[in-house]
Amino acid sequence: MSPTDDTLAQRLLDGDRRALARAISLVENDDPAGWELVREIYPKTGHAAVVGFTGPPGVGKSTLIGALVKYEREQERSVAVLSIDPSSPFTKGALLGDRIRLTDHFLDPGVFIRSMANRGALGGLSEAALQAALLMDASGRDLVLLETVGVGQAEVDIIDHADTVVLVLMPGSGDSIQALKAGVMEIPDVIVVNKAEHPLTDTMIREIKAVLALGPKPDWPVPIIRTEAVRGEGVDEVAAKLAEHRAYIESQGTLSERRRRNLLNEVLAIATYRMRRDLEESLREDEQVRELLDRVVSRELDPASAATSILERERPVSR
Ligand SMILES: Nc1nc2c(ncn2[C@@H]2O[C@H](COP(=O)(O)OP(=O)(O)OP(=O)(O)O)[C@@H](O)[C@H]2O)c(=O)[nH]1
Ligand SMILES: [Mg+2]
Repeated sequence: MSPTDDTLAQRLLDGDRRALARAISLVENDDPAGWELVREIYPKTGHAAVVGFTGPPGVGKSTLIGALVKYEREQERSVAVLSIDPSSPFTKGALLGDRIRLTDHFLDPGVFIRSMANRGALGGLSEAALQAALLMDASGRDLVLLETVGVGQAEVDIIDHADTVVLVLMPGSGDSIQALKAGVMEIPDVIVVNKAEHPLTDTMIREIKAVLALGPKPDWPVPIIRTEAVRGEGVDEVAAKLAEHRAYIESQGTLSERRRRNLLNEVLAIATYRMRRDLEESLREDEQVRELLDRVVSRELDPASAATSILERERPVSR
């Protein structure tokens, strides 16, 4: 037995739920040990199917995820759920707030559930959430499900790290259709219209189809699935479409392409965040910068020229 067998990393890789919970707390609290851990386990990631669920508040994302977890457990697949809630900084540490309706699965070791609301310092909530998703992946879960509220909110782009993106709507969520139409939101891989017992469901589906028809004809035609998540209706169809989409991106080579793009964005996001932080720090107390800003305020110098001066000073241009 190797001496590292009982380290946190090893226990995490062995699928120990408490090790996973502890590891996520470390990254959430921006503890350097957390980032170190992610570095250590990173080569072991990339095996889980990562599915992101997004959509307006209250459409039933959590209920749908709960129903899906039940379905996947029946197929004996292990699942981790990460619910990301940027709007409420007050639920810090809440494992099972009202937002996560997954209490049925509380005692099942094949299910790991976590919600995250506060920002880690390394680049905000989105970065901390991504690290958490990596930890879940490394812990050997077959499926990692991410939930985020909102449509077209650039702030939390964790959803970009999903292999498959599901947009959940309900009859009457017209704003989201507008967001799709306006291109504020990227076209998802699967659309679910939940609360399908509602009489306006058909109208809603027609509207979605009309919007999708405006775009270019995709290689993967976006399925629109009706569900009644509270009753588990349509959930098997969602599961089937998720599997189908996964097989599709694997066969087309798009999975690795997508992951490459997502990881590049991730590296850029972290680097940009750090550069901005370093720049802000170095400028805060800087007399010259204050003078520059004063000149901008008094309309002597335009903002772009001021920025150029600052950048040239920070990093002398080598061209
Ligand atoms: N009528 C009806 N209600 C549903 C259905 N699915 C979920 N709900 C209810 O809708 C409400 C919101 O469900 P959630 O699953 O919390 O919705 P959510 O999208 O996760 O909400 P946020 O995380 O707050 O954005 C709950 O009261 C659910 O019981 C459905 O198919 N029909
Ligand atoms: Mg929810």
